Amino acid sequence: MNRRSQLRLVCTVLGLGGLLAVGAGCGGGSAGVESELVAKAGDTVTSFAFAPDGRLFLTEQSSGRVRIITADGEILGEPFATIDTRPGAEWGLMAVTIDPEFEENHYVYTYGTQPAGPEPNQARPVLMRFTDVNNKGENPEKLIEFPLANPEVQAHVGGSIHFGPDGYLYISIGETERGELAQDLSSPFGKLLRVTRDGEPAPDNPFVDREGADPRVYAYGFRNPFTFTFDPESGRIYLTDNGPSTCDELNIIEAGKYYGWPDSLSSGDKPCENPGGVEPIYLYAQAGKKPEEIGSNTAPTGLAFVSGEVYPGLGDGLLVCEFVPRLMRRLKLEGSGKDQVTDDRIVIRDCGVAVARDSNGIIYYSFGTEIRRLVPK
Ligand SMILES: [Ca+2]
Repeated sequence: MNRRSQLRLVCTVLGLGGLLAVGAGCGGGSAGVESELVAKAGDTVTSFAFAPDGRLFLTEQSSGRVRIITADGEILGEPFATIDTRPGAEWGLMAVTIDPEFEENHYVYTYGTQPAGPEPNQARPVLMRFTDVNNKGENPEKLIEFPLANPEVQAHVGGSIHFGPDGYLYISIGETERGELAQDLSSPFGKLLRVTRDGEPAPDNPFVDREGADPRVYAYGFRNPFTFTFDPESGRIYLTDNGPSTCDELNIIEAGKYYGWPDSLSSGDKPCENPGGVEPIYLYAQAGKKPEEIGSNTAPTGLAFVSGEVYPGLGDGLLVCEFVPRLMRRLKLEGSGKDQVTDDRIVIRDCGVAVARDSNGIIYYSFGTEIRRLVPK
């Protein structure tokens, strides 16, 4: 079946606090977009990054390949790089980003789990940097080799990598299902980190002067902060943190703040709360469920701001790709701090992991091996 004919543009009934009810045929108008297949990769696509010349770099989770789609929409057969990757349920090559001074230095960065021994459960997250030379990743450098991931479970390594408007590289990294590490400032796990383009701690990070603290830590108390993005207007960081089976969060990040995990664990019979920590601005939930209900989790894996000038049917907002229900939703943010979600609707029903926007504001997203984009109607 043609994927376009499968596309259903269904609005949702808003429920603040994540009380989302899917309203098939609810009559509130469509999102005003169509989904278009751009290219197919060879493996699950986990992230995107656009170079200033229009090329789209992407990562494949298990193969460890970094691929390029040219500005003309052709996916190159020869990978940009093939990284020695240790895949697993939530392991693999997870993220790629482009240096803000790419036109001068041609730097491309990746993040993912790599082998840390001969056994399949021996892995560590690694931040790498390549130099782009005619679509090839030359001069591979391991900028940061993180501690061993939890060998008991292939989970919660994150993550995303993006440069902020301040020119520093931010890395979201999970607690590898060792909740106590999220509050341990000496560990990089369960944190949002902030480093220079060479992988060194940003000199004005909040804990650089605290004895014993990892100076790369920018914010802490996260479980599985799989994705984040910067508001292109304010520069604020919007970051998801995925709960165990409840309480998937959208947070606004401030330097040095604690975000609640693992004390925010909900047993399913009480509201989602972060004792002593910053509360999220929104809680995601599956249709018809409260966010504190067991099984409500949607597992957000991608975030990108969308412009109403490009997509009038969507308006300005924050797009989220949800791994479990395979939905892309659009949150409308209001208030002086853009910290109130006043509308939440389904955009498309085939989002996999990643969502990103190009320099023209066009939204790209992944669905399994497919790279797709939203075409305004
Ligand atoms: Ca939290």
